Amino acid sequence: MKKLLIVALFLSAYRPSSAQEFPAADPQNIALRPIHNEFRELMDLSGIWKFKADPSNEGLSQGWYRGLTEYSEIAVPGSWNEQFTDMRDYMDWVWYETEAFLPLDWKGKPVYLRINDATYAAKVWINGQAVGYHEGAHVPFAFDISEKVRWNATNRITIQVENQLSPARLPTGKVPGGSFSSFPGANYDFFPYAGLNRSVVLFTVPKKSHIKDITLLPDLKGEEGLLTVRVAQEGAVSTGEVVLSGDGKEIFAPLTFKNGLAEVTVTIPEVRKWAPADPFLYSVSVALGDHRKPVDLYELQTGIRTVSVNTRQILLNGEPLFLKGFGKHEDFPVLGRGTAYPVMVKDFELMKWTGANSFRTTHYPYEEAYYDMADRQGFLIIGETPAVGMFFEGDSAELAQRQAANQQYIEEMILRDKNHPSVIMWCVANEPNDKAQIGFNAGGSFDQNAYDAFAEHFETVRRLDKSRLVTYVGVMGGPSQWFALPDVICINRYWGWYTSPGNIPEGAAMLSRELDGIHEKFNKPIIVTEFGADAYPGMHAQQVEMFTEEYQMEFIKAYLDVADSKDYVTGMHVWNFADFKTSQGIIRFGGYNYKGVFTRDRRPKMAAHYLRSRWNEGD
Ligand code: BDP
Repeated sequence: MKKLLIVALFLSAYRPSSAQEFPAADPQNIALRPIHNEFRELMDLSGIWKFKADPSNEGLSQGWYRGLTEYSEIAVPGSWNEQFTDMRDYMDWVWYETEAFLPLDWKGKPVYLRINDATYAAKVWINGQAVGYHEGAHVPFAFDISEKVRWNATNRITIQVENQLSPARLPTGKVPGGSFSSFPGANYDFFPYAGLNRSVVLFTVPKKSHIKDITLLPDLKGEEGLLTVRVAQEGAVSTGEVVLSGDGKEIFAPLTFKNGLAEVTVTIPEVRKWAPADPFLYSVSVALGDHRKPVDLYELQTGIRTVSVNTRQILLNGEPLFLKGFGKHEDFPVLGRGTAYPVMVKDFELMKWTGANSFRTTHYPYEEAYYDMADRQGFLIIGETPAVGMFFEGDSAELAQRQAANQQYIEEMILRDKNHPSVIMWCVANEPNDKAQIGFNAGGSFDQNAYDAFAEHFETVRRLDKSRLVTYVGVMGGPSQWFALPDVICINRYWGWYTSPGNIPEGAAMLSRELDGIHEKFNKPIIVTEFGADAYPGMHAQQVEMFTEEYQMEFIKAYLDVADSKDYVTGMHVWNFADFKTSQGIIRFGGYNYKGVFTRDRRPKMAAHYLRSRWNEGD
């Protein structure tokens, strides 16, 4: 018997890799962020992991998931490109490995492994057993690993990651005839930082029954606030309770589950509305089972506010709103795209210092702490999917993959970020185009199939979340017919930089004419979601000249002046908050984009001081 067991173990350990199955991660597993309370455990696996590059992709057939040998060390979270002396441009397979001790008191509860970002695709093993697969950057995924773990013992966690640039992926890479000819071959203007850029955690949920998802839908009726709380649970419990508290109030509402779902609307008299000037958060606690003796508990902080739109403005709680702020990046020396809490805190401080009230999560969903801080500090967020460099021509199989990738991103982004009052609008793509090649002054092309395919993304957002606005960000020369799709028209404009270089007045005049034309035709509010100019820090000229700090400042000033003269412009986001790393190319000196109003290490350029004086005047 013992012998048989040994043979069986031997066979299972040496089974060819093709026998391993990697089911795709179920997006529903990320609906609720892991938390630690009396019913749920959480273990953060951040630290130094084992790491090994696998340029010839032999690790799988050689069974590297059984334990790495001859490995180096890597920090998780962090991008692999910045941590070594020779891996900056490496985008192929790598292996990560760590160990986690699982205590006996976790036994019997479902245990999940959640990877908060593996850019771009990952396969996961626990103790050498295949767990699953996920494709897509900057979004979390999680697997139930309960059946594969050892209790009161150390467990080996192995993650294989690759970030191959491909026209079938989003953001797109190596696009034949694409707009960027840079190295590495990203079809987008930020460095393709790869790997486990965010934390990896283990967490448990209660055994008998647990809360799977909570959706909070705020509304206002005069001075009353309404909060619809939708709860999905797994298990057999049929009742639960919601307790909303804050501002001296405590409101209880019972939940009755039918087929695992329950919904209740809580009324809050004399509600304290969430707004940038008073970002008040109520706490919403959801209990499962008898509220005196619950079987699971999950608490969220949320704000009560509405977002709507008329033909000229975005309205927050029915009041017109003007977005002042930036497009940003998760980008910092050495960390690459790795989570950096001190940088986040600093960025919020600097954004407040300039007088900004908002930002777009260009060009991918950010680490979740950004949204928590925005909720608490009263920042407004446009949450964007990683659909950058999306186009609708060429190989139809690749096009279908891009479509599916964005559908998945939309679902994952909304699942993850739906309860943040700071998020007022979803953005389904940055600068999509019907053609692979963007022609700044084109404007004429229109392809009905491309339009129909692109429209699917708006339908998906509107099906999943009716409580927010939806947009996309249009490129110079993109098809203007697409402006029929969003609630708010968002455009990136660089007249006076990429066209009419050196001529700010001509660029501003062009912007002015174009804005009037778009508004006249579509009658929707407009945000200029990107405008800016590269300024090499410390470069000056007595007469404004491109690449100097003076030019950047004057460019920004001219665009803000144009916006001020149009009451249908509802926001201006400067590109970019800070200088950032990108791929090498002839328009990217030293591999950097210098459109930041702060340097990469967060020192202000002249433009940052200018924004501070202008935005603090109450513009
Ligand atoms: C826009 C892109 C952004 C770029 C920017 C630029 O949305 O990612 O970094 O232009 O050229 O086209 O600086």
